Amino acid sequence: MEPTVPSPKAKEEAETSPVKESLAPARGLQTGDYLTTAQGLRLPDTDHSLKAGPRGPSLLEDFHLREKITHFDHERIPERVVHARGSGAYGTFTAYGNAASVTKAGFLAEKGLETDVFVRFSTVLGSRGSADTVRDTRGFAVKFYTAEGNFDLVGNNMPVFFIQDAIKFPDVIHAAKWHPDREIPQAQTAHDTFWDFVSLHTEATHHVFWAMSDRAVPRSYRTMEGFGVHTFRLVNAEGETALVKFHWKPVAGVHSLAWEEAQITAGVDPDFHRRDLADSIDAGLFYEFELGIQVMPDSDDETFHGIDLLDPTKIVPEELAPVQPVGKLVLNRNPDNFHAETEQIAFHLGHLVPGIEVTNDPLLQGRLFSYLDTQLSRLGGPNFAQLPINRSQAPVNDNHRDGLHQSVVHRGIVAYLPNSLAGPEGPVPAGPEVGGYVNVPKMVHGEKVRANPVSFADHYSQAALFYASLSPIEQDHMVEAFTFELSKCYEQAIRERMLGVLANVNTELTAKVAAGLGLPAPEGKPPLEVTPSPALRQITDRVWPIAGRVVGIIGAPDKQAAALQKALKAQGVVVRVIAPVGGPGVERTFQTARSVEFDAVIAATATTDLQMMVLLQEAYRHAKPIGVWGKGEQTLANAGIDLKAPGILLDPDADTLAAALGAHRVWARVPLLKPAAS
Ligand code: HDE
Repeated sequence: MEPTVPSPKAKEEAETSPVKESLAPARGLQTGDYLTTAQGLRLPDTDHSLKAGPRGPSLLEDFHLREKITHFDHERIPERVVHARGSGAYGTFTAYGNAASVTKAGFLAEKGLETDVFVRFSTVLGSRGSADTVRDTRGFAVKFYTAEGNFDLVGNNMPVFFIQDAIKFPDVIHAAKWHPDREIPQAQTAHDTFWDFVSLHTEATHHVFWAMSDRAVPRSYRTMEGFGVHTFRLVNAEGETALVKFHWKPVAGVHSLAWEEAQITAGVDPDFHRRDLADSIDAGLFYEFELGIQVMPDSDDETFHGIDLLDPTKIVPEELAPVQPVGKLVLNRNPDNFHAETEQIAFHLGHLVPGIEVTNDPLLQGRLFSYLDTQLSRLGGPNFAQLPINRSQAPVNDNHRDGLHQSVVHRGIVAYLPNSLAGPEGPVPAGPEVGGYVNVPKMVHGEKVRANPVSFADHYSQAALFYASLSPIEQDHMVEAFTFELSKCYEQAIRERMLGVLANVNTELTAKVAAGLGLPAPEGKPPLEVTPSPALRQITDRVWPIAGRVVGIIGAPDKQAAALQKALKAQGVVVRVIAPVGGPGVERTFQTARSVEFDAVIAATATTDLQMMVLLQEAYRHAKPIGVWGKGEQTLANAGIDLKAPGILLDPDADTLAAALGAHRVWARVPLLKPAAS
């Protein structure tokens, strides 16, 4: 799938969309030429309160002072209890049409149909003001404004979850968020309560493995996959059903930060992912994803190749059920106002359209309750669907009335069914022939119990599958992540217990982590046979699109730099000149540049500046391509970098750099970066 290259035309087109039109009245609310109160009264002065003389006390009668301060006092709404930090964008989803065989949902089934969307990416654990690049799962929530009503696909960048039953959600989140006494740590997993919980609650193991993998530190929201996690039931026009898992496949490929790089970035630029999203869209370098589905038969046991499809701690390997692309998402417009759009958007798994149904996955069932409930306190009442960002593009006639922040002036006396008084304007129930949402009849039976199906008891086999599927470099990263995080636990008993869990997944991994912690490796019972799923591997020989990547030149804004800038711009790459001091054409100085901003660096001048030495050494350690132009050779020698090391590009041109960026990192250098002891 070819990525969209920077296109002003596409940007212009994105500026007009039905959702944008529908938000227009709300965007136009602040229009007049003069400053006014909320009541429209023109104001001559907003800098001084009304006082009894210039040195006197303020007067209670100053309605402008009171209104201004009171409104300010109430500007904040409660942040999301999870996924508090996020950023979003509008886009367009275009259906390929092939999904018609499994679903009647128009936005998926109708070839070429374009549907407006809003996507909100997020971290899970940190507060609104925390950093983007911390080790965490990422949210990937998509609202499709379809002609049949809003459909929300509220997914994550990892395909499994820590718990199998919604009733455990408060437990896992209380364990994973900050300690309640100090509100430390922000947005990180390295703390005792988390490891205490997951070492006791072993159904979390598979997700813990994903959280310790490179997926937990994405390079950009552009370079991560998205997963619906649960199995959904799709229904086609003939009423036939299939069990389906949703996937978002990034056109740019799946790429991550190095762990040290992620940590530095959290301080240098806490908005790293948020900025990348907004800047990329501004530059016309749109994020692109394909929506894919894995289709499994809707069998009585809801199991596929022995995998229980109702268990959200399990994946279906792509080798068993290929991900079939059914449409493309392009994010092409930034919101105008963070609060009104990104903060007030309300996702809910119960926002469904005909052709898409839920299954009995007990995690999914509980989410159906939670998302509606949470909006009541977050958005202050039951009318949040009327907020411009949440409005349906399909006509709404719901018989709901009143409530806080009601902004519809309902007319007439009838808000009930059945009635004989509403006349032709009143809503009537819609059967399936006119798009009414009718569930596929499914037999439900069973005893009232608090229990899991037996198959849910397997907590280790797929964690083992995931580890075995990774490339050796990714496996090493996982060993380092476990060692790093567990060594931050104060309680030795928790570390030991967690090693006991790892021992039931993979002996070699356990031995390495135990060695790093200076503890004996316990014996466990890892699965005897594991069939890897190569599709889970990030590092392959593939060369990926490079739009959105950034190259730094330590040198001057000279002709060579300008030529490279021009050549790489055509591929969507930004080239920034780093010079000792500012000036025309200089975007970073030796003082302001940090390695984490660049995917590749070129040393083009001779310097011994210590900050540049650190920048180059970090770029080297993080396995980034490093180019050398002219006297830059001396600079690399000063930084102690061997010119013959892998990924040191002598006199590179745009093509050489593009190829190196397309591989994401210089993987051949990684073995040289290990500490001498190992
Ligand atoms: Fe969420 N989750 N969640 N979650 N979740 C929320 O809804 C919840 C789960 C996910 O950008 C909350 O509006 C429960 C799985 C995303 O606005 C809340 C359970 C997955 C977002 C909530 C889960 C997710 C949320 C907080 C266990 C991946 C951000 C504010 C049963 C498939 C959406 C809000 C956005 C947000 C509850 C588990 C993804 C409290 C009870 C599994 C991407 O309702």
